[in-house]
Amino acid sequence: MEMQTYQNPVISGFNPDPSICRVGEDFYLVTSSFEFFPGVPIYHSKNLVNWELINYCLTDEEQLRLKGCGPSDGIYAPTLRYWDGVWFMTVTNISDKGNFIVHTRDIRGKWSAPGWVDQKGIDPSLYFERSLCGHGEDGAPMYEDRAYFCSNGGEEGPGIYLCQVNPFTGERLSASRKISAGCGGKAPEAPHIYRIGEYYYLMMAEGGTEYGHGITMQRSRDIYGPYEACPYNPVLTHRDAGGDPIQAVGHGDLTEDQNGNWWVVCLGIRPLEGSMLHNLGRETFLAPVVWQDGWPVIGNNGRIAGQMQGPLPGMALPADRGFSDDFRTGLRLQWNTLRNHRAEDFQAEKGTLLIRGNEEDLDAFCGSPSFLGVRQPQFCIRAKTEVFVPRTDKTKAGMTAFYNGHFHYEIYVEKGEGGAYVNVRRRLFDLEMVTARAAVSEEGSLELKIEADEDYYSFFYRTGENWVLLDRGMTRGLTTEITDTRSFTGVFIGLFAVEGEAKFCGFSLEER
Ligand code: 6LW
Repeated sequence: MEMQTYQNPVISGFNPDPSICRVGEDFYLVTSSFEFFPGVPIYHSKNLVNWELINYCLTDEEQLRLKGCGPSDGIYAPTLRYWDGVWFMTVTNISDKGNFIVHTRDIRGKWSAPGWVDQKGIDPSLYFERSLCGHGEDGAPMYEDRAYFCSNGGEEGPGIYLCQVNPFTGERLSASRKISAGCGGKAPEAPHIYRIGEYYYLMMAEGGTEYGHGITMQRSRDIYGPYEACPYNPVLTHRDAGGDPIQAVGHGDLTEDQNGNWWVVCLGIRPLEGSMLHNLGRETFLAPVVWQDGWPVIGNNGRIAGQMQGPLPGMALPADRGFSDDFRTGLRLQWNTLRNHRAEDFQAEKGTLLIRGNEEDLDAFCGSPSFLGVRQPQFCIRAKTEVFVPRTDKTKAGMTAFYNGHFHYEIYVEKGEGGAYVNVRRRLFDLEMVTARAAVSEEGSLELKIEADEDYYSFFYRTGENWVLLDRGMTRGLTTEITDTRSFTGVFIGLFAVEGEAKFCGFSLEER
């Protein structure tokens, strides 16, 4: 394939900890989902640049118990692998029993129940191997398949631990052994093992998932080690690239395409200009990899750029980051709810979406308010919907820019004393207030719009010809660094209802 230019991130908006797997000429990629439902989105691509959401690995409560989990708890980093006709995905639910594996023969269909793995730590990964184990009576070679499981926790302190498992049940088949302590950075995590040539390669992330993040590489001729470190670790980092518009790159996974070219997908962030704050979450980036003296050189000598070149396996198209749903044929795959919410509370048919609200509002920190959201994919977007004035008093029906229960902005309509109102409300830390309000007719519907850029979320409504800007809130209020010291997600643009029914007509989100 000839060299092509492509844009990073390849999957924009909150999509961290990517893991990639190729089967033939098809690439599949999964990312972390935390408290959002369904869990572990699966994307498909032919060219590594344009990715389509095709399914989720975790689609029911048995696979994904999130009740009462905190924001950024729940589902951490997944790994996707394919072996002998079966797909395997291993991941941690830190709010349930830890590490587990699910499998399926149809990546677009339903996945199995979890097989829990008795090994500590997070960021589990699988490595499969077929080896000669003897010869039959007729002299024919006999092979044995082995599945190895690694994660970053065990009895002997921080590092990477390995055992054998039954990948269908999760049963551990050997003792967990520490195989690496990392290469000196804090928080060795995100281990993936590959067999390339004569070596087992152990790729991991070190430095923590913030601005010190990076990828390191080790190799050994024995899967249990000892592993030697690449002489120029970290093989990818921006920790010394202050001012670069892409930061915190790390947590990657390698793949070889059908033409023998190598690639890494990893996470990175795009801070708001001139700041060390980011609102879009950790996103998925792609970089070409070449091998030099048996070690990988990632991207531009260990750096990633917004515009890169590589021998892509298919023709890349310009990214289409828009999204719309006319609610005519059920809900589109992109919508997520919070934790374990009743699916019956969201009904899309004949062009309207009905959301049944409960007593929890969006401030519920570990709760399940009636919220349906899509990831904000770019800084500058415009999202619109039409909402009907609720029939019942106290019911709120609206649209939100939502990070978590303690950090969000809302524009909603409610019927109260003396009429119906459209309100803008903010919740930032423990500050909550309605910051603007306008009276609207008690009958019929109105349109709501959120416009976002790197400075503000602006909230508009329209009952006739012209949009009215009701209020705005700073983008900086919904950034990972502001929300918490341990938060891993990004902003969603959502629709919601509180106490009673809310009816919406159409939703669209476009770049502007
Ligand atoms: C994930 C860890 C990390 O488990 O962040 O970027 C944690 N790295 O590897 C949550 O996504």
